[in-house]
Amino acid sequence: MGIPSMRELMRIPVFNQEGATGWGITNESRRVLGDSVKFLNGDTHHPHISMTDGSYDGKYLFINDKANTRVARIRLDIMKTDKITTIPNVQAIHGLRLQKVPHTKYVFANAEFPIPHHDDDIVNDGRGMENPEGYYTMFNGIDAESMEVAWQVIVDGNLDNTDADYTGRFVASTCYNSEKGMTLQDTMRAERDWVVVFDVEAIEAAVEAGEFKTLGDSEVPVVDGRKGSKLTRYIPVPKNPHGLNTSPDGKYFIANGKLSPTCSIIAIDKLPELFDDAIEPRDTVVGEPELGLGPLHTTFDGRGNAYTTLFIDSQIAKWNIEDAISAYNGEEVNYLRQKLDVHYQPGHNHASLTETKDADGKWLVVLSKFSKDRFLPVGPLRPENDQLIDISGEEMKLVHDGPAFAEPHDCILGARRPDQPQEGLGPR
Ligand code: RUQ
Ligand code: CA
Repeated sequence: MGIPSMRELMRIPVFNQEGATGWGITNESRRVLGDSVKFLNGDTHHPHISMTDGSYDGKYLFINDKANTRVARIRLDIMKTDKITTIPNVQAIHGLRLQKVPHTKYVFANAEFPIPHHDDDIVNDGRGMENPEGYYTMFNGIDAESMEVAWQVIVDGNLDNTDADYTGRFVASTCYNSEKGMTLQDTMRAERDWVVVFDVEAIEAAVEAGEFKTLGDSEVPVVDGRKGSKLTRYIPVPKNPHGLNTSPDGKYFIANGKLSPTCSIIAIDKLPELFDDAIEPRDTVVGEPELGLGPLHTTFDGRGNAYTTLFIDSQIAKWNIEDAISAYNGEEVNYLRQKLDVHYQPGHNHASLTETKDADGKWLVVLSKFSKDRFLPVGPLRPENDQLIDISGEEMKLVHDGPAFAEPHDCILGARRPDQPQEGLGPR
């Protein structure tokens, strides 16, 4: 889509069959789909553009398929899917982000659901189902060039969303099911769940040193990152965190509360000390601003402000990160800058270039999961609503409503010519 026109320019079929271009029907596209051609659908959530030195390099876009546990790559020079990989030993690839620095060597992908492992080896073959204690899930590192799975890391709890830092060493994921509950209620019992931080260098060293096993038919090295492992640290945060977003200055991981009205600000420069066991996990949390009901995802303007979707309140909360940290330290300062109504029930939001060090604070797109009164009635299924917000000034301004077919989950805003100096978006 074009920004700010919000016009659709092209559709790129990935996991589904598409009659218009023959995707999934022609021999060429069936070769790309490979073994997974047997699936006729997908459930895409998270598109992300490859990076070099923390800036989009415009080479690839990667996207997950939660329904059938796959990751796909789209070549951005021709806007076509060129590789699809099924991730073994796990179920439901959800959170997906890319290594930012020094370049996108890895695609990081969370498998959401703990699944049964019989004798800690056989995966999900029907045995061991009566013992949820034996279930686990894994964090996956995929080689961005070969699209082979490089390694998998067993974790405690489950994995929801994820993001990487600007040193290349750390990746953080939210866990909402530290309870390992097998019903919805059971996943909401604990007051706190956690953010798990992965040390990518330590994982690579463990694989190199042969400290891994393999599962079933798969040859992918599997390392153990459960509590007590040197590969991970677990940071307690309030109830059922969801989105995980790295600030473009590289300083913070922000975990979005979902069932808590807060976001937790984790200082990335404290993580080396945490891995050295010099400080406690909660010592890395430097702020926990109260924002409103149902914080899901946060995006940034590169001027120190964060923009968080509030699913229940149907608002975007704009807040200042350093002020939220001062308030957490006991100073009387109002970190909230503005709340803007959106229409309605926003999930993801995304500001221009926000996942890179070039965040330019120009545009914000918010993906609203309901539209109700915004468009003509069209039967029981209403369009959803991609809204465009101008964030270039002090005040957020809603400038466009865009009806969209179900379910546009997430988006990413890049420059049209990322190979040229980044001047943000717009015609050049
Ligand atoms: S995460 S539910 Cu994008 Cu809010 Cu998939
Ligand atoms: Ca929970």
